[in-house]
Amino acid sequence: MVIEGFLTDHENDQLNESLDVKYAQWQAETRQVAEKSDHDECDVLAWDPVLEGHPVFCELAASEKLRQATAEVLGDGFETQTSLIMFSIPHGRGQAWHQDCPPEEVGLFNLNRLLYPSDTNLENGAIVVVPGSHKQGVIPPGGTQDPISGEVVLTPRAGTLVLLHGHVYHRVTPNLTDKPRNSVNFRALPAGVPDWVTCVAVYRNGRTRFCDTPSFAPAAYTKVP
Ligand SMILES: O=C(O)CCC(=O)C(=O)O
Repeated sequence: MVIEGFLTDHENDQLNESLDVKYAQWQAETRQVAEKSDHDECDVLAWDPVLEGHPVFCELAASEKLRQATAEVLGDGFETQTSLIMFSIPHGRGQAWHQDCPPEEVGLFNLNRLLYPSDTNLENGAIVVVPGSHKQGVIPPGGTQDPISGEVVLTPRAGTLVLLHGHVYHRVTPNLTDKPRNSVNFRALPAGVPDWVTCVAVYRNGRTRFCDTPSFAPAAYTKVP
């Protein structure tokens, strides 16, 4: 589901300013993306500002408009995770095809609540999804950015909210520009779904356990099995 104009210009500005500050800090530290294996070609730097108590992100995560939009999809009683900001680095490979969590248990899924504070496009990274694929089981093996039949290319404009089921096959195309491209994800969980559900992401040729990776903030998860 795509909701354009969800964020005000002021909210976009506040988020972009905070994201610029963070990225400049990383550049000063010459922060590099983590080594990747063949199956999860993702050139991203991740940040969890809600876990750090960053007021701009905490306020938005707790906003009534986000709660309402979420309740329309998940019903009342949903839970939230902290936050996941993905910076696709300049001239990086974006994010390989993946599902956010294993699809074998159909009821165990997260809902991505993806906010885009600045325009995305085919140059800095489109988000590509396969509608209906959350009912098609495990993503088939294949190339990390090769097209999948039925895929739809989205280029959300600044201020857009995209609600995306975590079992839907999705990827972010390479960032061909000199600037980072980002999304702000406040993941939610249907009532009763445990918070470790997103510990394992499913790629076309393998799985990655994020909860074993300190940079992906395992502190945010309380019940890793
Ligand atoms: O940055 C995006 O557009 C999508 C992010 C994504 O794939 C994810 O959070 O799983």
